[in-house]
Amino acid sequence: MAEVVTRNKKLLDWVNEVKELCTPKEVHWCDGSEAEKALLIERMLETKTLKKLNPQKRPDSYWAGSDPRDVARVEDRTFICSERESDAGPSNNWREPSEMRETLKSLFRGSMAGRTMYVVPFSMGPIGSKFSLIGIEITDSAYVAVSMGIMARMGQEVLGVLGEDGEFVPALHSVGAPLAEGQTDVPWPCNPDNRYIVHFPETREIWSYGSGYGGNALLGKKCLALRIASVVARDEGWLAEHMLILKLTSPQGVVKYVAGAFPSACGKTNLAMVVPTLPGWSVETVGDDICWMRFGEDGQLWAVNPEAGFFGVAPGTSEKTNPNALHTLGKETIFTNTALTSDGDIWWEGLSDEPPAGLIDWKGNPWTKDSAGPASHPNARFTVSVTNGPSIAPEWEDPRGVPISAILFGGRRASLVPLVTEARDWEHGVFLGSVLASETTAAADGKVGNLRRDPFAMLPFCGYNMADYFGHWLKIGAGADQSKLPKIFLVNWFRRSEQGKFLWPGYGDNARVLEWVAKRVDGSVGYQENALGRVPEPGGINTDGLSITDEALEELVRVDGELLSDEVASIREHYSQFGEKLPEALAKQLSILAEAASKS
Ligand code: SAT
Ligand code: MN
Repeated sequence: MAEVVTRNKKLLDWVNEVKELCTPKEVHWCDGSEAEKALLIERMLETKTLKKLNPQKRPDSYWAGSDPRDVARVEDRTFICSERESDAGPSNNWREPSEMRETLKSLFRGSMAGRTMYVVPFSMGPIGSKFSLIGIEITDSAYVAVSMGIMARMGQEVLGVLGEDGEFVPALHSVGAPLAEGQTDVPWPCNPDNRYIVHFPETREIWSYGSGYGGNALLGKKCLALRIASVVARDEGWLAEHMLILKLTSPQGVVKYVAGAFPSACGKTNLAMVVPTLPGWSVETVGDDICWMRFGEDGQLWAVNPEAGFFGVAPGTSEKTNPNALHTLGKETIFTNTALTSDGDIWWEGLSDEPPAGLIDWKGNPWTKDSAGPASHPNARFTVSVTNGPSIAPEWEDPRGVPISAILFGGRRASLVPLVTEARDWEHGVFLGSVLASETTAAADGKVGNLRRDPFAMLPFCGYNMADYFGHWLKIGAGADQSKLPKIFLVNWFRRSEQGKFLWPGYGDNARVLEWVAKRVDGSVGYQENALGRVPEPGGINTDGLSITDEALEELVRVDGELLSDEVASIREHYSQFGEKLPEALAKQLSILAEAASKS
């Protein structure tokens, strides 16, 4: 492995400081090479953190089983430590920064004893692009170092770009499980009783303690590319969003780029990789989770995917729901908390109708259909490079990004919300985003069928006061050439009939909605107006080859007056948490809706 060097004084000083605080047994600067990845994997095979999968079935792929207490992001242990509490806002946990620093320092003191401290330089966005943000994650987890190498551009090249005086976001991570002299390690070290996922937005720092899982530990993703980046974006006049980016091509070869925000369990990754049922149409993926948008010199909003990998939910992924994802996972993938088959492959609920015989569940125990609980954890994940996927758009790493024509906000709503609704203008679109809501499913915490407001799908990811964030969106629109702004749409694939049946087939047929969106962008199809916005006219959605009744189509765009009144009351309650900070434009949008509800 090459000797890694940097002359960045701030970085060298910080690494020394952390080394003194955390007292690791050694320091390893990650160069991002294949040889290094092989070495770290070797170490993880030794500690049983990883199991190698059957290379005949799934070449260069590994399975990890986490500590059962460390299986997901921990929102109640996630903190925004701004100087003023009001800058964190009602949707974030806040702690006074200097107090939190003291707490963290005492936790990190000696926390890496007996472990290797990895210094992981990474770039969110293409290396060297002026729009990218550089982070340095210091971690005592080889699993995190290897995963960061998949999820971001990682290694020596990043240090080259950083140079002697480049800026970076310091991101310190420890699993919080120091090893005493001679103590053997466990496969998944963590400290579930002492977890802290902490952000200091003013000084742009991240500190994460006690968890080795996903967004808690891979600090480039939600912590940097969303929570910290949202603050940077506010200060610099751009948007850091929890959105997919897809490339839609019509049979005539006309390309439109679409961004979309969806709360969890709404099929965001599936949509980013969707295979259209409409002949001649294609969808390619630019990103499946995070989208940074800036105005180009042409006045349009241009989007980049700052990530380099997919960290997706495995259960439910199948030939039917997401064939592109399945093909992406054919090799070079790390699976975490899926079940294992007797022939050394992986399995999860939904992969096949019948579970194969001889399964080992995600906790490592033999599993049959009679066992309590699922074979695979509902939040089991795959970690894989985006370049593995058949659906990746060739321009996915163009440093300029791609010009966005439409923004979708989607939720899971059994009633009220139409299949697709176009916002009347940007301000109305921001209103729709600010009240975005989804019904919780069995896979998520909370009661099934409960409505959770998740504005812009950013509730757990906005690094500052959500009301100020709404204001920032309004400001972005107000300062722009209106004719060049993306059109904003609210979509809902999950509307049900009174008998409880899904009215819309979903999956590949969602491309029919994308077609309507593209036509609305061009102005080549009309609309009808209702209380929520602009919906398709009868015959507006292309249903060629689809067996769906006219009544179902009508029902799919109908807005029920009584339900709308309930919705207005629920939005009022949602807005009340923001008090005086709620932008006036949104209060005005709500009164327009209330007025329409009272008439319908
Ligand atoms: O664990 S992550 O935050 O990376 C994924 C998610 O919860 O959406
Ligand atoms: Mn996400």
